[in-house]
Amino acid sequence: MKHHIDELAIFGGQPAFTQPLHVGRPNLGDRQRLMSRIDELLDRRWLTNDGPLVQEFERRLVEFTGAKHCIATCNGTVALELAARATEIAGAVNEAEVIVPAFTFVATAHALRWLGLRPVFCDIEPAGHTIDPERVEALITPRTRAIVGVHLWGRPCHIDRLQQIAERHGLALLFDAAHAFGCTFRGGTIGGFGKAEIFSFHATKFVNAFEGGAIATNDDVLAARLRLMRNFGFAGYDQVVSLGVNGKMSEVSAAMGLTSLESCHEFIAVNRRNHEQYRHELSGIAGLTMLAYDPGEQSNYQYVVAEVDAEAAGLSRDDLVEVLWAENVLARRYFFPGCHRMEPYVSASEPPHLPVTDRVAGSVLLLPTGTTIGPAEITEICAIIRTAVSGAERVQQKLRERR
Ligand code: T4K
Repeated sequence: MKHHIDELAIFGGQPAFTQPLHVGRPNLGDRQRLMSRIDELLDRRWLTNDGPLVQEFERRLVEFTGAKHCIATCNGTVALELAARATEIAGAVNEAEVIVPAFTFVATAHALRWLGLRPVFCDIEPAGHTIDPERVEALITPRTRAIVGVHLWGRPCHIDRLQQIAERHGLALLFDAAHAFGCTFRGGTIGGFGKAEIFSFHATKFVNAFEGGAIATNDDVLAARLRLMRNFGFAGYDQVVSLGVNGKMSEVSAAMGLTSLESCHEFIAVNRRNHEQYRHELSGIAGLTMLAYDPGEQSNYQYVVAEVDAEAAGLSRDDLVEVLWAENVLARRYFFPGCHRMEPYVSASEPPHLPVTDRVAGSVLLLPTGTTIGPAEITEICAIIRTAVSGAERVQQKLRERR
């Protein structure tokens, strides 16, 4: 274990790990079960287009979330596009505005922009990194049609307060729940809030379908519309009744999704154990704070999120990322620099003043978790961070020489 600063790889020590440790390394469920499902689907020669595995996956999602309908899709981004399109957010307004947090994966903003909507970026609240309801109302204009809240890091955003604002102003309310599968808000399972909530089952999510997504809704009419839109608007052979795209999930993705879902509780238990170990072993390091979880709610703990206060730690978040990458720990700085500073948004207008987003985007450090990482590796990662911070001045000097 690296307890002395000279052992760090940036000073010429051997990297702590011979193979890279990734944030987002996929969890695999029961491999035999997956293989037999794939064998069966090959035998059936039914590979996509609302096949039996997709239908079974959707039934399991309904059971799991308690939402009335779950419509499986090819990924989370298309799920959000479909949900935004099917709720007719734009209405008759050209360049209709949708209020979204800037601190999210760029897919949230892109999905809206792709439909010709204009994302209006809102700041976040510092404790949970989700959209700050206090700041939403000031952004509402006559062109505003919707709010998209994002549940980040396995913690829901302020659903109830957003709901009140949406109702007061007659706006649609959608949730990007790509990070919140298996989580609760005030005891209610994510999937049942707003007009619709969207999930991602991308390989990097704790429950994955290789690529995949789903839209959860309690609205029968919306669900029927979504099913049509997901399949080019087909209501039957030769019968196209609406505009649509190819948003379908394939059978092989559903095979993975079902297998992954069967291990869901085990994955959550591992994530939770990892999270607690990180919290314990990183405690007391100057300038480092772990994102807290509400013990009264269920979380999937799928991300281990720390914030680095550069002044107190003597090292910035980016310094620590560099130290860790040299050790083969591929820590990430999601969602730097924030959507408002990415294209095409940054060129379209002067980036809005979002001080909390800017601070959090500059200080958030994500560490590897999931089933591919064990207690010994976490202890090593924490030791590297502790050693680097305790020798911050020398580390900084070394990093300056390397750059
Ligand atoms: N909304 C939110 C809030 C989201 O976070 C996302 C997706 C979406 C919407 C859209 O949902 P999808 O349309 O993607 O279903 C990754 C994922 O690609 C993305 O799905 C996810 N959020 C985002 C948070 O993370 P990148 O750009 O970080 O991917 P990449 O290629 O750098 O991979 C991440 C790490 O995982 C790397 O260290 C490598 C490792 N990895 C990745 C894959 C794919 C593996 O070890 N094995 C793999 O198979 O976006």
